[in-house]
Amino acid sequence: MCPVPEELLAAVRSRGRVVLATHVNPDGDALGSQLALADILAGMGREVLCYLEEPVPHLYRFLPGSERVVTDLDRVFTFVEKAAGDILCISLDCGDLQRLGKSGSRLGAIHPFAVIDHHRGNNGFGDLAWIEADRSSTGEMVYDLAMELGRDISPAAATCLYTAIVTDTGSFRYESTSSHTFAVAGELVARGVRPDDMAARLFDNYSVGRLQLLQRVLATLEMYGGNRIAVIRVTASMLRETGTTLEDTENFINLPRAVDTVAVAVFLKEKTGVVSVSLRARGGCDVSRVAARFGGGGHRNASGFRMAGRSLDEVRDLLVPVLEKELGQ
Ligand SMILES: [Mn+2]
Repeated sequence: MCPVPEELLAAVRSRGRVVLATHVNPDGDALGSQLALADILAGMGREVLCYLEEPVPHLYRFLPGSERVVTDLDRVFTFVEKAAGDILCISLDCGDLQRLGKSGSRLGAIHPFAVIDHHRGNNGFGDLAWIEADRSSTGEMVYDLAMELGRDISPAAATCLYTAIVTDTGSFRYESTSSHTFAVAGELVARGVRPDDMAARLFDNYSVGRLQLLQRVLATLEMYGGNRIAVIRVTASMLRETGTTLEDTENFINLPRAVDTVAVAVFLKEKTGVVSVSLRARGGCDVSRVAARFGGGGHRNASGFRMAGRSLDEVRDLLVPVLEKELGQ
């Protein structure tokens, strides 16, 4: 672990207004980090604005502060104008400017632009970067930032940071889960977080429709490479039939990944005109390299990419041979 860069601390200490941004299709770490840092900075008397390209996913609306997330870019620039230069923009949990969404380049024009992230493929954008690829989550880094700033964590921020850590570590199971991760989680529990409540909200929260969707998705399972590659898919008609949305497919990929022979699990998702692909590895395979070949990115164990103008079958047929090669078959 590296110390928090001095220039980042200096920027946070000196700037009166802060815009916090995070990646599209936000997960628990993205939102948890953003909302926790908003709470910490507000506690320091800062004016804070949280920006997200789309509304907060239903699953994360219980997070304190989620109701204040702004999706209107005009409001961001009114906020920036009022700052008259006394501004800082911080991007959280995001490996490149484009992943902030269509307005990424406009946000990137705010200076100074700071980056706090743990994606291995982070391309080093921004004016001030604090990137640690071995960290479990951006939430863990935000906790350390708060400590470095001499701020305590409110119960609201603790809920957000625990969400960030427990979701990005697959409930403390992934390789990046360190003793420090547990130490931080312990401090959050000491500040009132209830792990059982959090598990109920984040994981044990299926609707009947979601279970019916899982039934359909698992029925699509295909195995390749001598049972080392598992492929599942979700189609638009499955979502229609079960009254669900793509948000309901969160964590489905962990089921094929849990098969003892599987090295890579693939989840193909049909969106309008685009196939979105999630890759999850266990063992040695570096799926961020595979995702990068298709124009995507992410972590060694969790990455993804999108492909336009191809069917689900076509994307599978392009991807599986690349994975087989990566696995040495
Ligand atoms: Mn993350």
